[in-house]
Amino acid sequence: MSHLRERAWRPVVAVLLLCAVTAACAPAAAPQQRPVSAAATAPSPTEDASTHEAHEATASAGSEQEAEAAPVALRRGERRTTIAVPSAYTPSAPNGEGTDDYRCFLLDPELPQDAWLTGTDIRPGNPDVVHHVILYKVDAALLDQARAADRASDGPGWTCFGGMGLEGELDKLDDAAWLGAWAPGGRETVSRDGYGVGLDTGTRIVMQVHYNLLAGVAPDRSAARIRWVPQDAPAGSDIEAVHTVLLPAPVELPCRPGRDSGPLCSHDASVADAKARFGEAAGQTANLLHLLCGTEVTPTDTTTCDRVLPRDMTILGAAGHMHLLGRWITVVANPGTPREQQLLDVPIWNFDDQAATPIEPLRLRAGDTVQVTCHHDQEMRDLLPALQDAEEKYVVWGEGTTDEMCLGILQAVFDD
Ligand SMILES: [Cu+2]
Repeated sequence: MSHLRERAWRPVVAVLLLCAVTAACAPAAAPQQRPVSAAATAPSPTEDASTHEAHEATASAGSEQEAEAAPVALRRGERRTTIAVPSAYTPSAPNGEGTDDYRCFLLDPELPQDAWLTGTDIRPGNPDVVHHVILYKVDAALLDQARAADRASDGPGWTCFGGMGLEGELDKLDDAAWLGAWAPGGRETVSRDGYGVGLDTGTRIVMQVHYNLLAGVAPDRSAARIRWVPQDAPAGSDIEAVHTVLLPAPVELPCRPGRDSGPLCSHDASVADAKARFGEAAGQTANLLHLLCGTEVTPTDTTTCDRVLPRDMTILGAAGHMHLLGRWITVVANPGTPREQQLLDVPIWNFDDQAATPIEPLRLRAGDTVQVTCHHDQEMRDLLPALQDAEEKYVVWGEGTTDEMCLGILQAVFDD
């Protein structure tokens, strides 16, 4: 893909990656996240590994929340910091259309030095209305813009369909700014030993929260606990940087025969509807994906995208992301060649389990192809209570609960 095309592509990363820095998901601390009170999620002083156990013993005594989601013990050199949305936010449809609100909040982890992020524990304040949460790192080039967006909006945060809602935030998919994510069933995620995501001192974090308005409009104040290791500490010198590579593919799922007379049963009508709900830029993504993938708008239940890797890298883990109509997803390296290798195979998609799968580290070279393929199925509409009242439509890539995505996610260590 040319640099120009990469620029034209205004990406999309409403994605759920539960084992953010890959491989070793923390042991299940609780079957489900539970509401956490504002007091429990308020920013607290940074802990370090030596004080951690005493603190935990105190905090967990008689506290239902702590008992439900006890944190995983800190590893060598790790510290834990809590970041939280400054005040409660009550979601609403930003364009007056649709049933989804994406809100971004600018948070300061107050890192005193360069750090490796080695885990995230995202705590939705009100899980009834929070559909997913994604954490992004904000580098210095975007910070002024993020502050301006925050100031220009009433209440905490700003509207941010398709990422952080900032210009030039993600001109590339090959090294995305993701730090971690939460979706229903999510729990603390911890990096594989020896790996982390680099954060410079002064780095801010954007927390993107997707509110599903079908579930109501109650106020929310979400938070996250991050674990990190100072880069110049002895433990920090043993850590290698992990990056996120995103592999999106278009979605062009037609209405079923006999149910195709609705007003949204065409590609054009469905894209226009997405623009009305999410704005011109995010709504245009369904079409831009064809530019990225070199594909055409053709109704089908199975879509695919080939991407050529721009650099040498070692893949450590893979995850997939679709919404409620997804049935299966695969990611394959170098398909149709002697070096073909499956990176991800989810034969039965479960929206409530989007955890990454660790893989035997696989070295890929610049010029190698990675291919994501997704299968979606309109029949799922008849089976899922969440879509019971949603009218059948031609489904394209979009940010909403009733839209779809097809996304492969790779965790990689770069050679350069
Ligand atoms: Cu999505």
